[in-house]
Amino acid sequence: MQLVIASPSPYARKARVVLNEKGIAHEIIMDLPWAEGTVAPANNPLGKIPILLTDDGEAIHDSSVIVQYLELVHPEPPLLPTDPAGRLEHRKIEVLADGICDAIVLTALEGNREPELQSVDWVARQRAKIVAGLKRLAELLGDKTWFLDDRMGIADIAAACALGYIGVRAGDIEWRDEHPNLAAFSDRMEARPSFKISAPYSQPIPRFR
Ligand SMILES: N[C@@H](CCC(=O)N[C@@H](CS)C(=O)NCC(=O)O)C(=O)O
Repeated sequence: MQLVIASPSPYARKARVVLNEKGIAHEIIMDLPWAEGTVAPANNPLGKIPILLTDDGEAIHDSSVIVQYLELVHPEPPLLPTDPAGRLEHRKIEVLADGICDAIVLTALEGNREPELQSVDWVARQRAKIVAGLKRLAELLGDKTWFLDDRMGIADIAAACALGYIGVRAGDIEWRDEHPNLAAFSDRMEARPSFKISAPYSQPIPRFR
């Protein structure tokens, strides 16, 4: 199996963490989806990473589909419950975490446009989503160790990847003092080998008009 990723991507990190937590042998292909020479469009018409290239020739994209596929083909250790209600709760938190990342991506892209083209209203709208999303995550975690159940699952991995991404593209958002439970959770998750090996770092974003 091969996983096409970009170094800062929280979506790619989610898939990579799952591969590592499940002990699935894989090769990492580092890509730069914004640059010429990217392999993303050849494997995903949307030109986005992560993309999982399976040994039988499938190219699977969107991190949530990759994660669900990995759970099906490598059920151990389980990262999603088997009952529909339990799966739904994990997926809802995953989508919330990914939505925070989407808003961070849109903010970062907007901030990289020519200054005279940047929309203050658009950035404010995305920032509000980030702030509201973090508040909701903090409420959902409360004083628990894990978001759901008594073990780590997709909800925890997705939330931790989103929190880790803030420092890469939205470092001015001060969430740690506001949500100490999320800060402690993030620190615990970042200490895991699967998170250490996938620590995000920035890649250049092109300047769009
Ligand atoms: N919903 C997708 C989002 C993937 C995504 O937006 N990836 C970004 C990198 S963080 C990308 O490849 N962007 C390139 C582009 O939009 O052209 C997922 O979860 O996989």
